Amino acid sequence: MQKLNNGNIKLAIQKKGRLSEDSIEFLRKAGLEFESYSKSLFASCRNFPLEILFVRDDDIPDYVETGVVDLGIVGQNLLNELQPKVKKLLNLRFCFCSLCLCVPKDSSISDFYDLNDAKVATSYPNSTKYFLLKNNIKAKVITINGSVEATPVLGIANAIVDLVSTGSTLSANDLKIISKLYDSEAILISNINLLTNKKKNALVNKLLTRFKGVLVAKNYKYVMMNAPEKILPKINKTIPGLKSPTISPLNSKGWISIQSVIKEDVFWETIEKLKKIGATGILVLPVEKLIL
Ligand code: PRT
Ligand code: ZN
Repeated sequence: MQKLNNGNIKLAIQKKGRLSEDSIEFLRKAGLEFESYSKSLFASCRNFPLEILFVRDDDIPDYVETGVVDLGIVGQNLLNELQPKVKKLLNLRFCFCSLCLCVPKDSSISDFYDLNDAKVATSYPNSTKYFLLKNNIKAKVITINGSVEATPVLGIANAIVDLVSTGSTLSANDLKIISKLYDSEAILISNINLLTNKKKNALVNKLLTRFKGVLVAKNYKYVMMNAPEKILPKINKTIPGLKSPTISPLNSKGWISIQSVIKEDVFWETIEKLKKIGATGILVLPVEKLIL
């Protein structure tokens, strides 16, 4: 039987569910090599002193708080709901969703102020009670573990508070959003005492550098293009790259090849400007990692 190496850092991720695939993909992008058979409880990294534990997402905040593991990847929604005493290290930019207050499409409730004396079903009772209290609404909160979206039609509740990502579950159940409680995404958390352990602290910092490299790379695209040399000053102005772009001469006289990175949020407007000023053969590639 495989054995857990106790000197290594331990990271808990969801075994099977919406966070699993993206968490594994993120760790692999950070260069960590490990097996991920759904039947094993944990996997040892081949190229980093790290053990990855596969558990239910609801257990992760507690495991991290009590030091069963050093790190965990969990939804912000669980952190808001359970309020564990853990340190938030990094927003991981995947598994986006929002906790929303929803009612049947034909409901007379159109605003959360109409909820007084109503029944609200949810798997997030703490978040819901906090929201109602903050808005001075007196509604009854009914805690349900699954299929919250079915409770209005069953006559159990007048409204629900549930996670929404694509909105297709709401549509399928004739529900509509009337308010958003908060947004959520996957978060890397750590035990609060972890940073007092020098050896582990150094390893976690190494991991964080890798993770940040993956996150930064996601925001950039690598571009290569050809252009007449005389428009170089204009190109330099147009590409808000990291530093000045890499330039190499082409076989045709007066022409150069330019390589740079473009930020995702200004990508299309930058490409359009480049075409307009005379750049051609623009080739765009994804960036795997970018260490700033
Ligand atoms: O077995 P385990 O306890 O580990 O898993 P689980 O069933 O409790 O969790 P899982 O896999 O459903 O969700 C894990 C995490 O994914 C959540 O804690 C959130 O951080 C995140 N996440 C992102 C979501 C959603 N999107 C989501 N859409 N979690 C749940 N949903 C559900 C929602 O409750 C509703 O039933 O999906 C339905 C709505 O989805 P759309 O796409 O139809 O809007
Ligand atoms: Zn769960």
